[in-house]
Amino acid sequence: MESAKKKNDDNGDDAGVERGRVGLLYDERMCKHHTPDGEDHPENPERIRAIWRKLQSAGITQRCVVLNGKAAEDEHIASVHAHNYIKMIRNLSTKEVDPRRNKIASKFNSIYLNGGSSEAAYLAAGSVIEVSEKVAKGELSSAVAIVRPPGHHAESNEAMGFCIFNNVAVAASYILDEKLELGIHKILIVDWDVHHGNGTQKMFWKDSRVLFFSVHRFDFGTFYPTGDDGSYTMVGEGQGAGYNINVPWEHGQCGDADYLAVWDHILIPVAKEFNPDMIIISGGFDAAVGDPLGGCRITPYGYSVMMKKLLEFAEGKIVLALEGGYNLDSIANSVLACVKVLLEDKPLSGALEAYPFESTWRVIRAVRKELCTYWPILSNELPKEALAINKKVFSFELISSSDSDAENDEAFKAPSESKNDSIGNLVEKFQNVIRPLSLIPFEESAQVKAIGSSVSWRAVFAKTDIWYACFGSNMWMPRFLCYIQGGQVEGMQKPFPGSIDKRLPKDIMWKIMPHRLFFGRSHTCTWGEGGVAFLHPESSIDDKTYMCLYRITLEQFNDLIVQENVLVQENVQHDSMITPFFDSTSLDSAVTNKSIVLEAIKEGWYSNVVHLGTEGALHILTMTCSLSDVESFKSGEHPLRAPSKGYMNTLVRGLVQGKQLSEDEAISYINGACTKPL
Ligand code: X5A
Ligand code: ZN
Repeated sequence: MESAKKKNDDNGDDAGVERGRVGLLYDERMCKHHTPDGEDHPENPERIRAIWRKLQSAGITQRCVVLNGKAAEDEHIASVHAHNYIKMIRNLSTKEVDPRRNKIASKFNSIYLNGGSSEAAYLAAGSVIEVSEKVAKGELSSAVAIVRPPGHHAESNEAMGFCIFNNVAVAASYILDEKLELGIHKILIVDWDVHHGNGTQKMFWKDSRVLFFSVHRFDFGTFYPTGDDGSYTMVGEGQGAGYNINVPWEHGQCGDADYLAVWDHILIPVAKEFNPDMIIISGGFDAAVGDPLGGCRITPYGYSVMMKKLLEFAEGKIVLALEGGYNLDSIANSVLACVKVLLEDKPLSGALEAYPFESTWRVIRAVRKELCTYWPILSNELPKEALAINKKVFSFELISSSDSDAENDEAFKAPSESKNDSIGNLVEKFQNVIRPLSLIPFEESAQVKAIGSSVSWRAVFAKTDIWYACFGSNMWMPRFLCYIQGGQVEGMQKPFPGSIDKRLPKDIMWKIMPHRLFFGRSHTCTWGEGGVAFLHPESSIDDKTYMCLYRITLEQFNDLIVQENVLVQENVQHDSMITPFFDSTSLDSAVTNKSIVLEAIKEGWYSNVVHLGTEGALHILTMTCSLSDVESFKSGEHPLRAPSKGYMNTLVRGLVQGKQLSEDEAISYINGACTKPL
């Protein structure tokens, strides 16, 4: 509380006199909705209490216009819900115990009802109407409605997923249908709850006045609410075609970098074009780091940047309505961070050191492709920096603040962190929050526990960097990243598990090496029919091979060896690697003898690690076949074979995107390597 009062004021504002009027709506009556028998449930009254307490103790409530809840009118709810359904919710008994009410609840998916449910549902919907109207009128510059039950899963005649009335949809319809005089004709709904906003999507499916945007875990249709509704192919219909945008994550674990990539490459460009008169955020905080249901990793800092970027539109007319979010600390800190942005506090200094997942780019591309006919700005190629590994992806200006407030800023701490962290510690801890996969095995599975003894070599090897030099399909970075982050890209017939340490390469560079490239083998699991690339282990000065070098750790290099040698299929899971295949003795030997065949995997096609010299202080290593394999290729015992089409495309892509050769040059370079006898 102290810190809020002595809030810095470079601009001469006094505490309590804010530039704008930020509304905060909270009403204890919405806590009356809880499980009928008091069983634990993630969607419980403590959620909004925790948020409110946090805002109070941070001294935020006194800087805002605080409003009480207000019940919605049936006629306003009726713009998106069926009359019979409204009647049923209206008439839910207020008795403490009511078996009939339990029976009603059981007809719906993921719904409980008690004596306070009806009142809370009316208050939640009415409260979002209330603040939306005030923001639309300009009485408030922006507002946050801390409401429950949430709303975005609720459909016209159906409660669902902890939601009874679709609060945000009710409010948007009210403003558009009933308050024409306010001049709000286009509303952007941003649904950043980790779940798809199926209800809202349906309600505005054919409506071009509402641009519904939802980013959510989809997991190929297996994540709640499951099915195809959350797919990126669902773009709306009729007048509303193009006004429904879904960004479906393939997995959990997405964090700040992934969300901000979506902001920069989908939401913000479209919002510029749509030019909303008002924005309503379906603000679930279940994609926050620490959430028990979401599994994603947005930090309060991430939310604040997402919010800040939206504040540029609609003259800042933004309403944030709470949806999900089930870790009390996470939601409190995240909401606090958002309110601070609305209050135009200085953003906390910080940097995004993590990169989006490869799957994130895949999803972004798919969405852009699907929607570019409606939003031509999306048809442009993604800026190449988006794929450059060594650069920051985001342009957001981070003010390096000397504001003493920031140091004590609870909002920007991960939930489990204690007080009194220095700013330096915070930034450091954030990096762990942003990319904890790199440091911690993601699951405490039996398998992971079983490798306890391997943790020691991993910890040590994680500290040594090497340059991994590749000459085949790995020259195309997205393909290489399958070995690090896991996954499968175009042309590949199977996915890879990735490395245990999923941190991206720290650097990338190209070199031309005096080595002999050739293609052999007739079939591979990864590419199907056709040969794959090898390097003659003994260099010959008159040959030239283009090599793409990635700076990775020795630990990752070991995980690469396993995947390159197709041991994964043979059930030699690399995460059960007790000892590394390539250890410091192997490294010494590779340095001294130029190469070393790894005995443990000598059956693999790439069991020969070749030392190609050093770059700076780091060793350059590659993997190829053994000398005896070269003899077999020469004798015809193993076939020499040109690459398959998919493999060829990948090689060409790598060389072209790596800016080494034009497409024609790349093709003739590969063809040259295929036709020249060994
Ligand atoms: C609003 C919200 C989640 C429902 C999950 C049901 N609902 N398993 O986050
Ligand atoms: Zn949710």
